Amino acid sequence: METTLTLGLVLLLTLCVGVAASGGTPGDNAQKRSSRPVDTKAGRCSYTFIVPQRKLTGALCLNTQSVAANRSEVAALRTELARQQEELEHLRGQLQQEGSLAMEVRALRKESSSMNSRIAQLYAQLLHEVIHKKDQALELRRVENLLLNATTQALQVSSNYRELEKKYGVLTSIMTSQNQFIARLEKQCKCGDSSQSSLVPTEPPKSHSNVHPNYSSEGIEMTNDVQRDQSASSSLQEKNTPDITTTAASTLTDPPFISFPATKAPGPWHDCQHVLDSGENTSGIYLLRPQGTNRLLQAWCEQSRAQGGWTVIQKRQDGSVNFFRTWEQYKLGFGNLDGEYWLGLEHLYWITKQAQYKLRVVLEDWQGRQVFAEYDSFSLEPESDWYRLRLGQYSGNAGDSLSWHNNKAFTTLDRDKDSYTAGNCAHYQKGGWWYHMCAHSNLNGVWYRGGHYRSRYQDGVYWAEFHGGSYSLKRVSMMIKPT
Ligand SMILES: [Ca+2]
Repeated sequence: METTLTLGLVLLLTLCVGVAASGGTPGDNAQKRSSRPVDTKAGRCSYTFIVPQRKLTGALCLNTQSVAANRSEVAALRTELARQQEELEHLRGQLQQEGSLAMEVRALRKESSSMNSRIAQLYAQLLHEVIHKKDQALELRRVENLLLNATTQALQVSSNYRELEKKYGVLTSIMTSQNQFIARLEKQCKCGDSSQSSLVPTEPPKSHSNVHPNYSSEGIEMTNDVQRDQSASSSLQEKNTPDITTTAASTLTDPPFISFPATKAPGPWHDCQHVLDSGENTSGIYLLRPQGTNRLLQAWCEQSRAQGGWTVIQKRQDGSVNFFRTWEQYKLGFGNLDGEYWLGLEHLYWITKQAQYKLRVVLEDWQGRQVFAEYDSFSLEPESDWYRLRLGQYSGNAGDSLSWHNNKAFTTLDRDKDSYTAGNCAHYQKGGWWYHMCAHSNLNGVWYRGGHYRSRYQDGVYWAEFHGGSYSLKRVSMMIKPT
């Protein structure tokens, strides 16, 4: 009896499991179960055993009428199950779609973030470039401003320079016209005196005693202006006030630079050595005519110093003559033969063409100390080569301040032939000289009283090796003599 009951319990359990499987609500393991076909063989279990939980003690009762009702329930449950399975499938499909969408979104997000970082990077780069360009623009503007300022200044300087040049041109033309005017006056004076001067040779005034008068009768043109400068004024002065002239002459002619000898020899001579060789051993003014030319000129012959025979070509002693002159004047000569004068480059050329000459430069400072510089050869090239200086070896005790000018062309305020490219040395040095860049010696400069002078430029009468460039010498003379 007990064995039968146990079997019945197993059957009921099997049935219950089958009912639960077909009619239960879909659980967590719904998917698992859907993969396995549900055994719905209706009719196989048509008996229901009700097994009480308690120990069977009496008879078992079986109700067969409730089976039909259970069947309809099961069918309803199955329908519900199918519907829910469909729904499940639908949801699963949606889920799958959403999953792929989520993936896509994630990928997009990733891409977006990388794009963001790239944009940030580009933005930073752009910002940096903008700042850099701004800096560059500022710098460029600053440089432009500087350039503009410099240009303005340069324009101003150039306009100033032009104005100065204009003023200088005006001054030069005034000076030239004044010089011409003076020359005209001198000519007129000479014409007025011509009747008297023809008588002069027999009884020449003191300062004329050493000037030979016979040049006018020779019919040869007198070519230097030196004598004219002083003869007219001095002859007039002497005629009117001879006593004053004598005193004035004696103050101007401290020995040994000037003396007033009486010369009887008529000349003309080739040079002062020729005068000396002819027996005329007194210093004074003589008439010269270099060989190979019809040029007649007058010069001071120094016959007492350094064995004599010296033709004086330049002399400074009291600042009475202006040496800031034009080319033409330096060419022909100017000044007073018994005072300060320049013999003339053209005459120098013709004289030194005759033979080999030496040059002696004699200098005296304001304490009376005398020194000299000698060059064993001295000559000039013709005017076509700007009277270029050709100088020999130096000797003496003054120091050599002229060799630096050797082989240099002559320069005046109106003819710049110096080696200084930025300007005309004659403008700064205020004279005419064989300027280089510019001068170690400036014997035709401005005669300053007292030695050390103050000037914007080194324009005094100086010899750099003797007292330097800022000391203007008291007496200076240049003379030549054949060797
Ligand atoms: Ca120059």
